[in-house]
Amino acid sequence: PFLQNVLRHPTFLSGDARTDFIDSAPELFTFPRRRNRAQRALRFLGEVAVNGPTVAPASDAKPGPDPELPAELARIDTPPPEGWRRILLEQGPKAFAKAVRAHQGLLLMDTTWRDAHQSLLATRVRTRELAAAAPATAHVLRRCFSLEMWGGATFDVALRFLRECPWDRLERLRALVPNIPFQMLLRGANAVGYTNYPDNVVRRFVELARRSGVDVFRIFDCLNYIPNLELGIDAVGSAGGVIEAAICYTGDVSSTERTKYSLQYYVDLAGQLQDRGVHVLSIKDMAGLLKPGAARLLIRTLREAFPYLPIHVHTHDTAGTGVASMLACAEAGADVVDVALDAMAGLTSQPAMGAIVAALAGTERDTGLELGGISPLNSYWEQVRGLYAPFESGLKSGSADVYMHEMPGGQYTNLQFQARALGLARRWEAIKRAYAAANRLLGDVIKVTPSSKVVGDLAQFMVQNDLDEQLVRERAETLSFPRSVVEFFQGYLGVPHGGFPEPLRSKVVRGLPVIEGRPGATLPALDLDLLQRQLETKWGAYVRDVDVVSAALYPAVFDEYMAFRRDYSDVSLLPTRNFIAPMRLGEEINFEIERGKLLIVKLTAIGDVRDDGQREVFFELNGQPRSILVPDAS
Ligand code: 3PY
Ligand code: ZN
Repeated sequence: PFLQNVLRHPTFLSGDARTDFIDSAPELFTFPRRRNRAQRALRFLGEVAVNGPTVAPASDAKPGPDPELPAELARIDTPPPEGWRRILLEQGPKAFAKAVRAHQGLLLMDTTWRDAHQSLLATRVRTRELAAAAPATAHVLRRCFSLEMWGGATFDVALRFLRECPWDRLERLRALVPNIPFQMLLRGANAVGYTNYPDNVVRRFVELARRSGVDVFRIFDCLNYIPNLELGIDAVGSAGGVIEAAICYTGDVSSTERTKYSLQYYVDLAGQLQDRGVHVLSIKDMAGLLKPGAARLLIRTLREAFPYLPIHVHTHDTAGTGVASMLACAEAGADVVDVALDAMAGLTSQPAMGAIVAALAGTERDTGLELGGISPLNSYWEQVRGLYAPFESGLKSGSADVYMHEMPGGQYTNLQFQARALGLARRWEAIKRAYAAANRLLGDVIKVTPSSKVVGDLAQFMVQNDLDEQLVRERAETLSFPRSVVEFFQGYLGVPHGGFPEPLRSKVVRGLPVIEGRPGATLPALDLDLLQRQLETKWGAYVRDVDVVSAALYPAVFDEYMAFRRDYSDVSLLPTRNFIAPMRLGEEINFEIERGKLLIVKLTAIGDVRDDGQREVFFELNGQPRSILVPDAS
């Protein structure tokens, strides 16, 4: 631990460490509590055995068997072959972008490690399953443009539900996959959160993400608001990452009726991004609205207008048109498209990698990947999906309803889940209709995190209070709108294309302060050094620079995470089945609590509730009897 502290100390990292550095930094001698780890792990297992999993499932489906890497992948023992990361490391982002643009085949980004499980399994896949397949992935997907593996909801969910450190995930996977570029989704001025943060927090976050292993940063803003995007672009540029600026796609460029987001709107935005020196242009179709015809038109137009800028297209397969649309993009000159391994593709996730690979095999846009090579990795992911069955949304088919409600892939199942929790499950159809109505009320906005939450909150509010569009307009002055809606109108997210709809805005805001321009511009800088000292005092241990940023982005969640770790040890080491579901009586499991230290744990009995409301849970730990008292919450 001492060496860890030294290697991670900011003074050491900055290269300013002098010979007296160790004497002048007493925090180097503060080590996190390591004792009683086995006892704390038992406490966690006992807690789950008595009170159920700490992370709520979406259904009562049971986790499937533990995934096993197919033999041909498990056997790989050669170092990872060269990939696109080499040119990036050797020649930098500009040369990387140029090489991508010059490449003839269609390049793929695999989203399996981020958006695919965010969209299908509520972002619940743990580092354990990713790391187990990472060395094989470095071989099988070596020709990919990138692996999307961080950002979006992964940061929040890792801390809040999985109780594992997102930075550890990034660093660990980076070490296992040195050859393929890593990509993350950055919500512009919202970083990986749901609100605007002070500029210095966003910059520090990006700097540390870069240092920990992110190569390509896809930066978007939920309103396509250029001043917000600018902050992200500048932060990524300063950190030396590949700046992939995204334009969120909504509406329908091929329609003569939906004219607010026209072809010209996208071309103008792309021009503004090119002027700001971005390395890659991304079209982010977060809801899967980009139909093949529209895709052809949009990408061909952008291709002609920006011949030197690589174009990277993202979509969701919600209605089932994903493969067709990505093939249309390939034909129209896109350089990279997003796909997921077949077992994690389709529905609200990305289109299937296998379909795109097969469709283009032998053509001039051949992806360079082979079905035979991908297949065993896909088989591993089929099993992973089975293991995480409790988090399946239950969605069984695609649905063209998305063209009417325009909900992003990542929000659909979330909102459904939320509606269920509010007792509105039977009114799900009404919520979807209200979502479209809420969007019209807000002026037809771009819907993606966090603006999609504003629309979703308003939709739920309308259904709960039996309000239609007309009634909302009429009674706006007297309704107590959800906070996110009021803040949207106050300008907390930035300014939507075409401005705020009036008179609704004034009726909602009712004299509250209104932010002019970029919200972050008026937020005071956060004193990160002070925060570090406060955290160290609070937790009585040296707090790493990355943890300070976690705390800056998610103060309450970070505190809960630290308290959880203190009480239950590092639960990321537990097998997934025992993290998400109770151990069965008589079940024996083993896991490493630290390198080379194996624990064999057997659950032998659970006692009756005692007078003090606790149950005694009996284990065998490496053959020795142990018991834990757990308060029964039922
Ligand atoms: C996110 O912000 O998490 C998204 O996936 C947006 O599409
Ligand atoms: Zn997405």
